[in-house]
This record gives sequence, structure tokens and C-alpha cells, in this order.
Amino acid sequence: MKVNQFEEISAIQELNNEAAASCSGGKVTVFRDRVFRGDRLTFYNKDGDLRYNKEGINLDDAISSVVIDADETWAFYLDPGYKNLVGTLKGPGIYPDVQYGSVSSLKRISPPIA
Ligand SMILES: [Ca+2]
Repeated sequence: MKVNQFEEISAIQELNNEAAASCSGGKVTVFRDRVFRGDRLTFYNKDGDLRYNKEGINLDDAISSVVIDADETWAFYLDPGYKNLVGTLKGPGIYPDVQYGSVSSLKRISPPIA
């Protein structure tokens, strides 16, 4: 039952991400390892939860590098649900070695999500 629920949420998330991407094109990509290696996840102009995602990759408490490809600022949080801010990163920019190994959620803060 829970697996089906997660799959359903993931499918909705994927649609939302694609819709957002087609609107403005900004995105952030987070990587498991330093210097943009290992598993990766991309989030478009929408908030993100590192625990669940469309590719079935879990990067909860596991990101080490970040790429932001547009003029956006993203905030990274220790806990799910955007609690306990760890730091913010401004784009466009590449961050090959971030100390974000305990981050569980992220969201764009500038420009603000409508
Ligand atoms: Ca965490």
C-alpha cells in the first residue's frame, strides 16, 4: 500500500516538475559525491524532498555537490519540510564541495515560488 502511494506521489511530482521546467527552465541539480559525481537529482522551480523522487534515488543526508543553472537562490534544510536552514546557494553557480551531508529538503527562495 505504501509503495503504491509513493509511486503516485512521484508521478504527480514528475508532472509538476515538467510543467515548471517548461515555464522558466531554472533548476538545481544535487549530487551524492563531490565534484558532481555519483547519483544525482534535479529539481525544477519547485521545492524538493530528498527522501522521495521520480528516479527512485534517495539522497537524504547524502549530497556533496550542487549545480544551479539560473539566476536563482536555493535554500537547503537539515530536516524534511524545510526545517532548520543549513545554508543558501546562489546561481548561476557550481559548488563542487558543499558541507550539506545532513540536508533532507530544499526549495527555491529567489525568485520566490508562486
Ligand atoms: Ca537530514
